[in-house]
Amino acid sequence: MRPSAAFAPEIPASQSSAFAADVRLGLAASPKTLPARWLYDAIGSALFEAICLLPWYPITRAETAMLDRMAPEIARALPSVTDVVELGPGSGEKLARLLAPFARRAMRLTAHLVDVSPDALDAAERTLSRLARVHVVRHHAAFEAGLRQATAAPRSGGRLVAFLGSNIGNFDPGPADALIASIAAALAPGDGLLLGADLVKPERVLLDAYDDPLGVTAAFNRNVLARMNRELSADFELGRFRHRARWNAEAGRVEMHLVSAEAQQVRVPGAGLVVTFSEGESIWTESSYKYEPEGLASMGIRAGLHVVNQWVDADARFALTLFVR
Ligand code: AVJ
Repeated sequence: MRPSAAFAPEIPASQSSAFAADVRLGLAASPKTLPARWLYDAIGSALFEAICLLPWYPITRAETAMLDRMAPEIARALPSVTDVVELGPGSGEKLARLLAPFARRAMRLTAHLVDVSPDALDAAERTLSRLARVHVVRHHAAFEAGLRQATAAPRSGGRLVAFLGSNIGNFDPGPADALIASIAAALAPGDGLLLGADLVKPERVLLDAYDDPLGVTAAFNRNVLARMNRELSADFELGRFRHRARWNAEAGRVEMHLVSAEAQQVRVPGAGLVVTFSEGESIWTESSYKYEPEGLASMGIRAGLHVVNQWVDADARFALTLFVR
């Protein structure tokens, strides 16, 4: 069965085979895992936008409000920026707010959008079209590859990389350091990195954020099973898997899992797999690391960057850190 056009308007062969390869690797492993980026097809991206509206998920609201307040100061700290790269812009709403004071300058701005979701790229491009003098370049790619593409392009002034929304939280500590190091390597002296990241907070608050009472996050998580059905002709029965969020205090992360409610076998022909689940066995679909402000500063410092300023929203417990190379 081929994925229907309604659900899969844009699945380049390279993308679907990359999905198949990750599924083959992740579901044959023990414990079973899937990289979080596969959560974001058209439905997953729409569900994530809905999560951002939930009262239990404060990240997006807090960061948007901070960007509205701080963008003029950020723009003043980086007077020569003409080239902005955002890793994972989503709807583009936050980038539009960050860029507003930059776009009021005479210089033309180029915004490089890096996202695994073509639907997110469409939305972000539409959002940015309300800013005059901003030229948008799309990079349909994972962060590392997109960063390479975006920073290989010639630029006329300074560069700012925006890595917002606690997207860094999906990376384990080693890979997170490696990604910040590659960002730092793409910066010249005077260029900036704006890092938005969520802070450690009480377990109850975190569990409500990642297992919300409306079940939107559960739907977002389970959609990856539906995506395997659509794109890899798998036969997951969604009702036989439960969404679970757990706070792993030692590791400092929220984990999302899809827990098999019973012993079962699932066929994933598109990945050449038959997967056996025991009762209670899970697929680990995402980590969302939570930080302390000092830990975020150290991350940049380890990569050779300097902290210009750090703003912390004390209520939402969210931090924006501006680094310069
Ligand atoms: C977009 C990766 C930052 O980890 O908080 C939201 C994704 N997962 N609810 C996060 C997500 C469950 C989100 N990031």
